[in-house]
Amino acid sequence: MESTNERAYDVLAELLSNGGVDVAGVEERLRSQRVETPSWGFGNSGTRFKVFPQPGVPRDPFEKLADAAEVHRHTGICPSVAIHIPWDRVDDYGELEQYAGSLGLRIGAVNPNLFQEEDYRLGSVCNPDPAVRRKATDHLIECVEIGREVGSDILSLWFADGTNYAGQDSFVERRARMQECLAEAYGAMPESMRMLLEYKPFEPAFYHSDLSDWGAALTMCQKLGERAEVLVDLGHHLQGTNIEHIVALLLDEGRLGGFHFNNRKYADDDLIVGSVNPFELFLIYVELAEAEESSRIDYMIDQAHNIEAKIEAMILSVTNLQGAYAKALLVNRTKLDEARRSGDVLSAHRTLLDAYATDVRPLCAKVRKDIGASTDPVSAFRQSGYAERVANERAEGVGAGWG
Ligand code: RM4
Ligand code: MN
Ligand code: MN
Repeated sequence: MESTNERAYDVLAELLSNGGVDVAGVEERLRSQRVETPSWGFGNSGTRFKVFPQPGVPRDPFEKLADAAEVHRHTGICPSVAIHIPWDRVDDYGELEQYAGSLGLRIGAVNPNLFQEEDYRLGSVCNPDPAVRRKATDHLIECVEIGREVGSDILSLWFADGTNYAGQDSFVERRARMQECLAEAYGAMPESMRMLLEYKPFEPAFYHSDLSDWGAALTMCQKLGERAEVLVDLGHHLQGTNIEHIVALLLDEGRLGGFHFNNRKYADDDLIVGSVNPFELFLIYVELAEAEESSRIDYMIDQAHNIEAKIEAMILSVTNLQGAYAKALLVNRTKLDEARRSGDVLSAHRTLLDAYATDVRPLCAKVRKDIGASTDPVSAFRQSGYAERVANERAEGVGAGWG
């Protein structure tokens, strides 16, 4: 099997080199790709109809980190883990950080939770009641402090704020309230920290969301300051939205801060990355591959697995991201530029299709092998016996979940 892979790699590398691709350069960039996994993606999650608990699900934030370490072990590119507060609240954050370190991980983005308390019925930072806004702002500042303690430099914000009926509240006043609260949280951040603002058009609010789209998020960031940037969650768009165009616009404005990768067919489905629309993912990476060297972008996964095995689903998402990035790096930019300039519509389009149609699996397997990860990560994880082991070890107690 190993030698088949190596032969496939040799053939591919030769074909690519003959086509003018700097294979060593592509491999170098693939080796430096980084993807952050979400702690909450390892816990039990489901829909509002049913959560199907899985055996071996982590019972606390430490066990979530242990699972994330497996994803990193087999993929080699996932050294950081995002946390969600209060889901990942612990008495001693130093201990959590140290434990992460002992697993070869670090804590990534800190995500406050402003959507699961009674007080937030009418919103958090946009709530008409100043006392609720105070509480929400205090939580944001608490998360800045947690970020300091765990050595994180990202405060990643998503707000469920919005209204359910026309006339319910003033759009403009709500926006001003949000700005005031966020400005205070921004002011509390150390110089090294960035604030990422995530937009979403609907759910849980069904008439309007206060940060509904990239324009609402971008203009808020511009008011706050340079260290406020937009986060694009792939599931947070209306059907038909051209996400790669949004990515290009935000890159051009220097305000693309990060991603929450997942895939969806209908709404905010939070499915495995690349499972529904791999071409869209590739097109997003085509934009990123061109610009990313000049800007800091944080690539994170945001998934909630309902019926699929969680660690495997996370590993598959990561390998799908590697594949999409690899294909984007194969786009012949010279040919593309020429076709664009001469108005050759089909050549331009086919240049993308050529890269997309390349089977990059042998290349990705080789890169993973080079960095000491697994050539076939999902199979290697299955063979490792980790899932069976933790199912036994964690038989007692309650699996972590939302809330
Ligand atoms: C939201 C959003 C946030 C995530 C929560 C759990 O829809 O995507 O990023 O933290 O879900
Ligand atoms: Mn998200
Ligand atoms: Mn979401």
